Formats: sequence, C-alpha cells, structure tokens
Amino acid sequence: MKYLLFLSASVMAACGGGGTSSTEICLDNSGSLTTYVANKLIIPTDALSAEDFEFDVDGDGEAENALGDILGLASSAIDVNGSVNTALAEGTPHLLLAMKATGFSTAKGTGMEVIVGDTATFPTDNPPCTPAGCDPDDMTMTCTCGGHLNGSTTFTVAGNTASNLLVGNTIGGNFVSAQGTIDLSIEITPGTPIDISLKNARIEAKQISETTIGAGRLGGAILQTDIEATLIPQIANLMNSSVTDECDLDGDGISQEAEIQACCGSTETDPDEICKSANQTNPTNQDACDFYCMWNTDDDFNIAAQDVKDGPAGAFLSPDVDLDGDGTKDAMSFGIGYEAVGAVFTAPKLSADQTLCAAD
Ligand SMILES: [Ca+2]
Ligand SMILES: [Ca+2]
Ligand SMILES: [Ca+2]
Ligand SMILES: [Ca+2]
Repeated sequence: MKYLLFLSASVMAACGGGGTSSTEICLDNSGSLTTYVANKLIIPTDALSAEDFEFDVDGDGEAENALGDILGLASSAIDVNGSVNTALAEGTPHLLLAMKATGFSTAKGTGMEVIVGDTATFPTDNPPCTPAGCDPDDMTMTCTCGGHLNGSTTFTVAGNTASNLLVGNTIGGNFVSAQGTIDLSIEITPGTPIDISLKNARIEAKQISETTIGAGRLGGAILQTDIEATLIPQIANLMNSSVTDECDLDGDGISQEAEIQACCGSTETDPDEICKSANQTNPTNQDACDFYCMWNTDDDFNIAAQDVKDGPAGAFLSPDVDLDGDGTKDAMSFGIGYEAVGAVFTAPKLSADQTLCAAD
C-alpha cells in the first residue's frame, strides 16, 4: 500500500487592466527557458515545518498554513512524506516546472509554468524503476526507483495535460510569483486523484540554476466547500487504508469486526469495548489498532468522513482565512515545499511567447 499525493499548479493570475499600476508584473518573453522535474515534495508534518511553507494568503500581514499544521496529527501514524516521495520516485505522476527568466539572481517578469506530466507515459530514456518490468508494489521484487529524476530525463507532455502559468520577479535569487489561483491535483490514495483549487496562491523558487531549484514552495488557501466535498473524504480513505493494511486478514479490502478484534487482541464485539480491552502484543497490529481507536468515533469498523470530522483533527479542519472579505472565514491555508532537478520537455505555454500580467 502506498499513498500518493502530488501537486500541480494552475495559476490564472488576474491581469492588471490598463497597465497603469506601478506594481504590475508582466512576463518578459526575452528570458531564457529552463525546465525541471520536482524530485522532492516536502509536506509539513508539524507546526514548525508548516511555518517553513506558510504564506500570507489573506494579506493581513500574518503568514498562515493551517492545513499543514493538521497534517502533523496524521503523520504520527502515516509517513506522509515517505508516501508522497515514493510516488514521485515511481513516476506516478511527474510535476514539471518551466521557468522563463532573464536571470536567476535578479529578473523582472519571470514566468513559471507548472505542468502535470502524463502519468500514463513513463520516460523511456531513464525509466522510473529498474530492472525493466519490475513492479514496486510487488513485495517479492526488488525495484530501484527514481531513475527519471537524474536531471537529464526526457518527459512527454500530453496534449490535454494541465499546464498553468505564473509571473513574478526574482530578487536576490528568490523568485516569488504574484498571487493567483493554483489548482492542486492530489492523489492521496492510489487511483483516486482529487482536485483542489488553491486561491490567493503563490509559488516561490530559490537556489535556482539551469539544472536545479534547490528550495521551492507553493501555497494558498482551499475553499471550505472543497474541504468538505473532497479533502475530508480522502483523508478518511487514507486513514482507513492505514488500518486495513494491517488488519484486513482475509484480504478483501475491508477490516471487519473479527479482524479489528484480532488486530486489537480483544474478544469484545462493541468497537468501544474492543479499544478499551485492546491487548495486542504484535507492535505492528498495535499501531493499527491504536490508530483505528483514535480515529473511529462511532460504532462501526471503518474510518469514514464523519469520523474525521468528529475526531481529533475535526476541530482544526475549519476555515482560517476570509478570502472574499465578507467577514466570514471561508478557506483554509495550505503550503508545501518542493525541490527540482533538470528535465527535458516541451513546455506547453512557455515554449512560445505568452502575454501575462499580474498585480504584484
Ligand atoms: Ca494572513
Ligand atoms: Ca477483511
Ligand atoms: Ca466509523
Ligand atoms: Ca468570506
């Protein structure tokens, strides 16, 4: 079992209108194009690391990363970064970045395009996993993955690939985009990607060279309606999977009563009583039992969306910023880090001249 979470950015920064504003940034098409693939994503797993990737989403002078704080609660039982970066190494999928810049240390009107590589098309010059034909999900095989993250791999960008363009300035080696919308495609559990739109979002890049982005981050805020409709159910799936991985003894994909009993070393039948009488000496099963008991809040044997809302993180899964200025908080801030190495591909937008301006 692996958990996939990847992010793609789609930025549709609002154009500044008549160009009279002194803070408007417009893309400089005279810049040189460099292309990268993200070789590392950094998901905040505690309040301290969340601070590293926080942005002032609502413009009140304080930076925030509320969802990043919450992921720390889940990361006690789930290796979020391990899962995400395993997925990156296995090439499912790729997060590609293209930058058009007149310089890496100081430049105005730098363009940053963020592209989701076609997951169905693995690079052929440097396949993600070797030896050929090996399946990283098959525990009987020994695979070495991440071969496509060597800095010189050619990627195919399919015609229908999401590709989005931001513009910003680079000052002191630090590229910061203007605010826009960043659409995230998040695959927390295999085969079930969810789309989340980050509003008031920015992408940053530091330690930029032709072959690497040494330190980057992106963040914005997810509308509460998206959290309810997509994020919470996916968090529930992720948590339930972590229990089922260990407690699904018959392999049907569900942990039934008898299996939870066995996992917790209890003969009780009521979920509360199973958890109270848990006496499992197998540490692996004990972890799964503990996790189930912490997150399942009702009288059944699985962790569902309502359990997440009623559980330890529920109180935190609430809006922390007011994006539309009506006085009611309506979105939740979120930011992550990334690193990237060189890659070869045709950027859908930046390979040709583009017209894009945004308010700084
Ligand atoms: Ca703020
Ligand atoms: Ca089962
Ligand atoms: Ca439940
Ligand atoms: Ca509001």
